[in-house]
Amino acid sequence: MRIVVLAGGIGGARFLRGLLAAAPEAEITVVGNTGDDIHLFGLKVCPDLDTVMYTLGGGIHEEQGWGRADETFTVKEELAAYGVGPEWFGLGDRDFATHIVRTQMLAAGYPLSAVTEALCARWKPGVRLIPMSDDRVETHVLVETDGERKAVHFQEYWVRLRAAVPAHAVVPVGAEAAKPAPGVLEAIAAADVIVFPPSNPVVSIGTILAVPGVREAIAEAGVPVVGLSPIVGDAPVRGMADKVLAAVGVEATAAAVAAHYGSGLLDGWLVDTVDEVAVAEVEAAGIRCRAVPLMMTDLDATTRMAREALALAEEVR
Ligand code: GDP
Ligand code: FO1
Ligand code: CA
Repeated sequence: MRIVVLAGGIGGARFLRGLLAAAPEAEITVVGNTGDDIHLFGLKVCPDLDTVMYTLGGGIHEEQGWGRADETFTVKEELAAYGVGPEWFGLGDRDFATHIVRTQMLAAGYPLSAVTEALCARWKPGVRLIPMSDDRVETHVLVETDGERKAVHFQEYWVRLRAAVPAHAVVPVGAEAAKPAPGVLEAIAAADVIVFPPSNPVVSIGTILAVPGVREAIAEAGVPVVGLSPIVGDAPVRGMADKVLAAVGVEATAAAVAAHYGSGLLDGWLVDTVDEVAVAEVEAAGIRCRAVPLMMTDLDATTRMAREALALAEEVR
């Protein structure tokens, strides 16, 4: 079975562990979000690609969910001693090596997709990880501080401002001119199932869908498209999905996120058991819906979620 997953960082990566356990024979292609990418200290940092790569490759800082395990911060301290920032973004020494290799290969002319493949040769994530695009796309958030509106990079909104300021719009800058990376449309067209993991619907999956051709390819693939809600009990399990959903005019509920994707894209949707009342509403919108436990507390629970998603896909096929 060929499965395509559109993934952000933590939610996508943790779900993929369960999917790999639930479908060990499957050929899994992960289309990764690159809208979170940022250039720092002359280096290209790709948080969501790295989170997937480190999580599936055994290098992730488990509790934190991003960055490397057993990390040290000597380089960051030395940069700060030179007065070179930003200090609000925590790049560790081990992680720095990834960004150095990536930036060196990009400078040598390799596209990000080829660089990602090269980095994955070390981590062996067990999936084919492709960035959504080789072109630069950067998510910016229109924020309000001291009564003034300005656009800031998504990382500045999330990490420096801790999403504590009003957000009025989310813009995937460069998306409209970006092309899907080699292999993205091909994987979607060849898929037997397409899965939206419990990733952020706006700044992870929404950004991938903003790359021209991706949404159309999914809608035209003619195979089940099933998703799992990142919203449980009317709140994100972690992160700022509620804030960015509000910024795009969508309620932070499991049913509203399904409606936001729409029945033109989504065939099946899993909500958590605490959101059982949402099932009827989602089904009324033309999307098959089931309520099952959706908390990725451990690998067993996550594997059961992946099995439920695949079972739902068979139901709507
Ligand atoms: P990010 O790029 O690191 O923010 O990660 P993703 O975009 O892939 O996923 C973020 C989303 O994962 C958040 O909106 C969370 O609510 C969701 N999430 C995290 N853990 C869980 C979980 O255990 N269950 C569910 N249903 N969603 C989760
Ligand atoms: N998240 C933080 O909250 N603070 C950080 O200092 C931070 C550094 C960082 C470095 C590399 C990396 O791959 C991810 C990092 N993250 C950090 C997570 C990052 O902001 C993610 O993009 C978000 O969690 C949303 O995907
Ligand atoms: Ca992300």
